Amino acid sequence: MRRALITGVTGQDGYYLSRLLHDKGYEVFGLVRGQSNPKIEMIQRELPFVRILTGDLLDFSSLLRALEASEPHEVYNLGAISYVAYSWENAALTTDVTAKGVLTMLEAVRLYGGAGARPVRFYQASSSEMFGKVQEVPQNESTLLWPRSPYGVAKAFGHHMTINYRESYGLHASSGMLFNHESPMRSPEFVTRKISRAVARIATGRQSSLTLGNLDAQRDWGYAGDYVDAMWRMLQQDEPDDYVVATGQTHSVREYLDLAFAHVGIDDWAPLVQHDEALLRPAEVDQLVGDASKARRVLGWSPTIDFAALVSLMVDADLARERGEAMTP
Ligand code: GDR
Repeated sequence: MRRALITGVTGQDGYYLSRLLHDKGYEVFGLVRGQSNPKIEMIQRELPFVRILTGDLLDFSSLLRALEASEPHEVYNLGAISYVAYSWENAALTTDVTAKGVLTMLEAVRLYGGAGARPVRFYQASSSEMFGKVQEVPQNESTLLWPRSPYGVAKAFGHHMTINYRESYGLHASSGMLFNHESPMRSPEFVTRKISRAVARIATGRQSSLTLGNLDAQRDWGYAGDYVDAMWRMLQQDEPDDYVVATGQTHSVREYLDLAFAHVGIDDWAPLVQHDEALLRPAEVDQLVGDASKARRVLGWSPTIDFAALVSLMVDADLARERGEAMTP
């Protein structure tokens, strides 16, 4: 039986990846931080097949213990402080976890694997946020990285360190340069879910307005369920490599609002949306749009859900939640 260890299993991608690997017959281990982490209960409820191990990306010996306990064939390093806006307020902690945590995990995998005795394939969750001040449109695997947030800088470190472990030690280490990917499992601090949740609450009379920052920011938004499949495909290749994963379409926050409100029959949302300067970022990433042609060609990967379908899916899920009905992620 194949075994996989996932860090960041309590997040959106951990949810979808655990299910995908379980469906493929893997034994899935999830690394969870802290003994009384309230998210453990969520995992036990939603993903009962996941075997929980405790550990922390800041703690080398806990990672080595998790590797010894799970004896994985594949490690998916999804754990990070992942909220970009938070990274300015907590730059040092973001650097410790999101940058140095990658090195700690790579080193644990290298030492655990020995001289090829226990080969482990490694996936690093890299991010389109590394492109920052974009140098070309669309962005591909060779586009110059110019990160514009402490989070983006930390992710760029993890990306380059993953490449270095591949080149220095021959580790089967791949980096997925994933553009924004969303779902009903997204936590509500991210803009898509913040909007879908608010729209559902406004439509059901539980909220009167919504406060946002920059409505002109543009992102390449895909569906998280599609993107975890790309992660898995990367680790099935004979050779490790880096891949951009994206839809190739870019949309503004404003367009997301148009579709989300229209989905509940509201055409003029302007009176319902307030602006708060405090939600603007010290530096913004303006036009992210990814060129995933390498992933299409080599991995045979393509997205199945487009922007309009994604918005509908997210609003429908939040409507179901607000009405106390079962929700399909
Ligand atoms: P992002 O996602 O920073 O791209 O990173 P987020 O949803 O937080 O922001 C997207 C854009 O929306 C604008 N925006 C707001 N954002 C939030 N969160 N809240 C608001 O009220 C708001 N108003 C406008 C932002 O300015 C921004 O331009 C996500 C994360 O998942 C990262 O971890 C991941 O690496 C990248 O996607 C790819």
